[in-house]
Amino acid sequence: MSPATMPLVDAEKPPSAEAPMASGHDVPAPVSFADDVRRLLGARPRRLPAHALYDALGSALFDAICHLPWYPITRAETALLRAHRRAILEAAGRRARIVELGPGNGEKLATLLHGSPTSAARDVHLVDVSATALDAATARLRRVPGVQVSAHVARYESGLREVAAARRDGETLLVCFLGSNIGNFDPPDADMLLRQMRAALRRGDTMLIGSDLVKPREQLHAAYDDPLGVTAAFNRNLLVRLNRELGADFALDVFAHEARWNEAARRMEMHLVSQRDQCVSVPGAGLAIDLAAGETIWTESSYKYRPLDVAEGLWQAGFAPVGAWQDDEAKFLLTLAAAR
Ligand code: AVJ
Repeated sequence: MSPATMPLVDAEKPPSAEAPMASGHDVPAPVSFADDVRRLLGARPRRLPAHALYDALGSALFDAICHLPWYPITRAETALLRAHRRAILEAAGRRARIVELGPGNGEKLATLLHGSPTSAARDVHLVDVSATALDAATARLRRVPGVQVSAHVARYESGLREVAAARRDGETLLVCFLGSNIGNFDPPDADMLLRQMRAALRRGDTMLIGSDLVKPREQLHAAYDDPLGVTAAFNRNLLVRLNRELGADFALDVFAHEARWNEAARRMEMHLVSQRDQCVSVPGAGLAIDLAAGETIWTESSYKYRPLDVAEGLWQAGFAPVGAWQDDEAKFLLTLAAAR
């Protein structure tokens, strides 16, 4: 069923029904990094949490990735934002309070905001689990005239609830969820996240979401296994972090970076492949694991979408797409959707 023919269901709830009172300070995560690592690395297939890629060095490496000629996402999205910022801001409402989930270095939102009339004061809220990423984005956005920035070290859902609960009378919300950050979530989790986001919003609030589209396999490989080795360093830095923060003894040269296209699931996967049989201990997580030669640690999924998947997913979560802009060369889609 296409979004346009789906029955209109009112998913609206009064915001007070679910949102706990904003407590001023949000706890970064209900479970610790060590707990996450114990659960994911202790299971089969072995995994690590993708959000842990963004410590100080990881955030800097991700910034470098965005400059790689083989990684088109950031450039394509920035170009779309620049070309369509007036239409986007107009549709979101001139006075909308803006919240960005996972802002990276803040460049993209700065590009969007340059479409505002300079006189208009803007409240901007940034939500991320990584304090390092937030620092960079906060500093970048404070340089935009008329912008008032607040940083929230929090998970997306709780950060958004906090911002939504503190809105002023008559103020609408524009949620920016850019860079195909949604692609890190498995489809059921992505659906749940979008529904939780919808539950924090009121009808008429909007969300701007960036989705990377399915494209030829060679292009995807070059984007996630670049010839300069920056993505490999970004991936293996997870092990550096485990060594430093959890006292682990990963030998970096015994793990190879691998980017895999999973055709059936339409996702790129990043793996760290053990180059021999080995035993690794992670004392901070109370864990010791045996890895066979060729066994992998799966560190990230980046789902790729077809345009109709995006529209349907948004509709099912309680949003109605109101505008969509596509970069045909890079195959990237920016969608503006309204809470219905
Ligand atoms: C920031 C999560 C969208 O999945 O493309 C870049 C992270 N991983 N290269 C992505 C990433 C490998 C990126 N996201």
